[in-house]
Amino acid sequence: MSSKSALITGVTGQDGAYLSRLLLEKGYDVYGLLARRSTDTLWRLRELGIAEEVKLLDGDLTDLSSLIRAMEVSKASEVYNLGAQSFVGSSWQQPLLTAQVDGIGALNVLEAVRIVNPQARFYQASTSEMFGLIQAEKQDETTPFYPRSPYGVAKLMAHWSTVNYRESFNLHASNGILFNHESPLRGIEFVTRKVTDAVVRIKLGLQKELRLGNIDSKRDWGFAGDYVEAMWLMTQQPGGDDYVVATGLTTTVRDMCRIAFDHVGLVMEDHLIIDPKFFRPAEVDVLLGNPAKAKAKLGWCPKTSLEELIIMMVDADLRRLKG
Ligand code: NAP
Ligand code: F7E
Repeated sequence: MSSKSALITGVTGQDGAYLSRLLLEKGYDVYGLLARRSTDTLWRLRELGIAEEVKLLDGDLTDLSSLIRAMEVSKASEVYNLGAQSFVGSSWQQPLLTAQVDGIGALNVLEAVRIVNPQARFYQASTSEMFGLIQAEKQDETTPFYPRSPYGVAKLMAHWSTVNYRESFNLHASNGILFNHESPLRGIEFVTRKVTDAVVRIKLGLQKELRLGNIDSKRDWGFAGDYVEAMWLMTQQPGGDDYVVATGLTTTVRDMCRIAFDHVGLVMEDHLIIDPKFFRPAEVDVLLGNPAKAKAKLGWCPKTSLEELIIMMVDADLRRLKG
């Protein structure tokens, strides 16, 4: 019999899959909130071989009653709110949906925790996107926020709601301010996976070009498998708190892309086309995190370099497409 039970919203997403695997390895009963879709969303859990082990509960972040039910059924002592409309680019097309799911949705989860089990430990998937137009060269927990997208604005509401519930109701509630993290399970709409998938298709003769938007923007990219460990470490602390999780290195989209092309022996300039269609109404030009607090208090360190990460993703896409 497992001693602990965890509830994960966003269980079918990249981080939900890796976190489920980590918690299962630690002996947890893992419950996941499953938003009903017309398409199959379980491929990530299947790819990790854990689709049968995660207990799925129907629900949606915009439906408080489904979250209360999920808290009651799972008897969760740890709740990880990873569910979101997480694609920044879409948030200008669907600002209200993004606000409902990412902002109000997080508040709904906090309410379900407060109502059903205020002793449960709560993790909120905060984001470096809240730093937006950066107010310090290296961003840490004290850096003021300046979001640049409807996504960033909605996440800011969730972030401050988490702080507010910690201070108002004494909930064990933490914000993980995670910088970009990627993996072979990354959605195809995000730039790293768009690149690794396209590079493999070009190599295999399935496509000729790769169209990208702003390749001068810089991101602090890490591996999702490393970052879910930081989430768990936060819920194991004596009290809730906020932590930046990052590598402390930043790289342009252009240089990230070159790693992928180089790995398969192709010349990037022969295939890369800049397409203004992918420019954003407002851009986050550079992100660079300072994870010193996570290192000192959680003992957390990133283990995977950007080069290792991109090569891992290219190799996974090669296996998929050859298969
Ligand atoms: P992801 O792959 O896009 O996964 C998002 C998850 O949210 C999916 O399981 C999705 O379900 C679910 N979801 C969407 N709308 C929902 C709704 N209305 N009700 C319930 N579930 C809903 O995102 P990720 O990369 O794993 O990121 C996890 C979390 O961390 C997100 O909150 C994201 O905003 C945040 N974050 C991510 C990064 C990063 O670089 N990856 C960095 C900082 C913060 P379906 O599969 O059914 O669509
Ligand atoms: O864009 C540029 C784009 O969509 C990265 C989410 O997980 O991390 C992620 O948000 C950069 C941007 O990630 C294309 O303009 C150029 O400057 O991979 P992305 P993101 O917007 O940083 C944060 C921390 C989150 O919280 C989010 O949930 O790449 N870029 N050309 C492009 N981006 C995309 N997607 N597609 C392009 O063609």
